[in-house]
Amino acid sequence: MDDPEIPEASKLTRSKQRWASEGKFLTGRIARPGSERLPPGQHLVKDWPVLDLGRQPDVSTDRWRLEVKGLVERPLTLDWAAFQALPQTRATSDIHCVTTWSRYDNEWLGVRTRDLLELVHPRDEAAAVMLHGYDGYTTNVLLSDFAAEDAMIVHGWAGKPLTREHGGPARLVIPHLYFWKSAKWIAAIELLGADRPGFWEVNGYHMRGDPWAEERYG
Ligand SMILES: Nc1nc2c(c(=O)[nH]1)N[C@H]1C(S)=C(S)[C@@H](COP(=O)(O)O)O[C@H]1N2
Ligand SMILES: [Mo]
Repeated sequence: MDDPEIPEASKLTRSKQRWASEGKFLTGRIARPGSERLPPGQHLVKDWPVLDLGRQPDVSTDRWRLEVKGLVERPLTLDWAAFQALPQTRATSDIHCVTTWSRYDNEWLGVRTRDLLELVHPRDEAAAVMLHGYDGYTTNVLLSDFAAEDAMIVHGWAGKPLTREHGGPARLVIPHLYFWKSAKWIAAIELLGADRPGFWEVNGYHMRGDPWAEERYG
């Protein structure tokens, strides 16, 4: 853990780094995308585990800002009122965490990433996105994955405000990728010309993270 922005590695963070280097949880089974709801090597849970780097930033909606920057024609900083004024979407999707738990039927409320992108006008050369959390966390996705139809910046879960432990006041959700790509306490969305590794990707996780292809480790 050399990144000065990241707090000292928690026990779980160190275990996850070791699992990545050992290829833990790989079944070697390839599912045909879309053919099975539960991706290979995953098991279902009913509760919702909490995973983070050992720090859960306390960001009030007064202080909260979301910056959209980088390769966009119209950079944008939203405060909470402006975020709430955007078209609000309700959608249900599944969570697949690389540590092998999956949770079905999460009811989200928030703003579709597509609706957000429409406001900022990505430049032609934009190809990837770096997500930044208020805790210093980063994770990368391709712009095409970020702009997936069901990808959202959410602030509600199961009819209630998203709790702080799960990334409230607002987090990203990209249902078709492993959940480490879904940045909690989202602070900035940075469009890039080329894909670059974020925190877990530097520490052995896959650049893309497709659960059905078991893209756990890079
Ligand atoms: N900002 C931030 N986002 C993050 C993380 C983090 O440590 N910080 N952890 C990731 C990982 S590894 C997972 S599995 C999920 C966990 O989300 P949850 O705690 O709501 O289950 O958040 C992802 N997003
Ligand atoms: Mo994770």
